[in-house]
Order: sequence, then structure tokens, then C-alpha cells
Amino acid sequence: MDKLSRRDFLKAGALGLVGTLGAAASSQLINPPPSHPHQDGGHDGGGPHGMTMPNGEVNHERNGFNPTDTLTDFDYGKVSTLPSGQRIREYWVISLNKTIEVMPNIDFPAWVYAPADQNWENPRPRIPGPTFRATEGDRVRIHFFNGSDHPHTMHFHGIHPSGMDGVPHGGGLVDPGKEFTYEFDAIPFGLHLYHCHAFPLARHIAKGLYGAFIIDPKEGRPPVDHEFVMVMAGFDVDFDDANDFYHVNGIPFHYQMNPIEIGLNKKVRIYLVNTLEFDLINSFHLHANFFNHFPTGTSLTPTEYTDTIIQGQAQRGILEFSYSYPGIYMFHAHVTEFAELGWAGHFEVK
Ligand SMILES: [Cu+2]
Repeated sequence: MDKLSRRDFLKAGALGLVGTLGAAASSQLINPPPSHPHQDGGHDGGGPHGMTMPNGEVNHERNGFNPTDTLTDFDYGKVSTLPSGQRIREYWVISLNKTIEVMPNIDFPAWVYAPADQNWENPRPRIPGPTFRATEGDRVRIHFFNGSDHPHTMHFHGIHPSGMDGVPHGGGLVDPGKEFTYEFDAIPFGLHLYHCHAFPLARHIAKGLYGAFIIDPKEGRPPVDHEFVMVMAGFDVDFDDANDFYHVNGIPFHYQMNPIEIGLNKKVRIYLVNTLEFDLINSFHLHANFFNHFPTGTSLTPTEYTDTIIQGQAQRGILEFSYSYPGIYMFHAHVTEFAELGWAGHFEVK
């Protein structure tokens, strides 16, 4: 197969040269014929609203997850109480090799963290991995089994002992067929993340081994009507250490094709995490609105009222807003190239 580069994808979108790309690209890319009346002839081709769009949905069932469900899928674990009275949340996670259809007819040989029932039964592969959610001061115990064919770890951001840091030199590297239990207290409150820390690090992360880790403050956050988690990342489908597609919660363009419904004047809270490899920055821009930004979620007081934020890799923040006019509103990376390669979505305010 010809090498595909993101420049090729952009060029194809611009010039209608889809047929000149490799088979995989030509079978999925992107723009319908330039018949749209509002087509402006711009470089983004002829999709609806002048945007690039895939020509269909990926097979969510075969992938094992649907990003619409991921938005609100918070994993609180199996809850019990330690003799000390401390609450403990237990999780079972298995890493797997898993083929994910990231764009129609483009399969990516991913590595995934699959949440599972006790003793790793009924694993549920997904990208990103599960959104772990605990309360400040809880004990968190993660039973990790490596069901893939490469060594992996689970490296959590947070405050914990060295041996629980999920790095190779700390004993946290888990060989295929082996298990390891990570255990630590959930501190500090905020929005964190976890990812594999085996080397080569960029490759292990970019293959899909990342997820969000929310620690709620003891007293909680003010109630809202909608809470969504969004993990921003990319796919390097031709393994040239450059991203070909960008996405939120695993599938490029998903929320553009499947708008996220929110209520008029309802309060929205987004837990936004950037795990993108190979590009230095990512960003989030909200259309026709402004949001309060709580960087890393470690304070209950916002630091900024804005409509665009930038995140380097592992940066994260909580965004709060509401819409006072009904309609369809875009949100996307304001690295516009990323937006045209998948990192774009819609809110539908009703
Ligand atoms: Cu790994």
C-alpha cells in the first residue's frame, strides 16, 4: 500500500484527488461530490458546511465501543470499605491487541486498555481506556493483566509511592501474560490521566493506551446537568510518526456526524484531556459561547473565561458553560489542520 500522509489527505480534500491515493484512502475519503450549494471552493473540499466528513460510520459494534457512550461512561469501580474505614475502589483492566476501524475501511492495529469484570472477565476494549472516577482520599486498586503481546504498564498521574508509578525501572512493567496490582490513594482532587509508560513511549501511547482519571473533591463540585469526558488524541495509521487523523474519544469526526445533545440553558461540564502524540499542542475551541476553565481541575475557582484553550500532552482541564440559544454549534481543535482531519464535533442545543 502506498504510504499515506496527512498532507496527502488534505491535498486530496482540496483538489478532489481522492483516486490518486492508496486503496485505503480512496475507499474512505472523505468529501462527497462538490454539489453543495454553499460550497465555497475553499481548501476544505465539498463536505456539508464546507467541512471534511467521512463517507459513513465505522463499525462501532466490531470496535467494541461507541464514542457517544464514552462521553458519559464514568467507571466508579467495585466499592467496599477497608478495615481502617477508608473507601476502596477496585478495578480490573486488561491490555489487548485490538483492531479498531478508525475511519470507514481503515483498520488500525491498536493496543487498548479494556475494563473488565472481576478477574478480568468480560473485557470491553475501547479507546480511550476507561474513565476511572474516585473521590479524593479513596483507595484505588487496579488489577492489571497484560493480555497483549508487548510489555505494558499503567502510569497514573497523581501522588503515589515510587513502586506504584507504572514505569519500567520501578517494577511496574508487566510482561505479556503477567499481572500487576497498582494501589494508591486518590490525591489530589482534579482531572488526571493515565497511560502506558513502556518504551518506545510515543508508540505505546499512540497505539491507544491512555485514558482519563477523575478525582472528585471530597465536598464534590457544584451540580451540573451534563458531564462529559473528552480525551483528545490521534492515529498514525501508516506508522511514520505523524498523525493522519485526530479524534476525541477514539473515532475521528464522530461528534460531527453524531452531535452531542445538550439542554437549552443547562449547565455543561467537560473533562478535557490531551494525550496526543507526535504534535506539540492540541486545543479546544467552543463556538458562539465562552466557558470557565479550571486547569487540571485542582481548584474550584476558574482561572479564565474564554472560548479557546491550548493543551500540551498530558495537560487537562475542566470546562463549564451553558448555551442560551438553541441550535447546532461546532467545537473543534483550533489547530485547524487537526479539525479537518477529524477533531471536530457539534453540540445540538435543544
Ligand atoms: Cu505499552
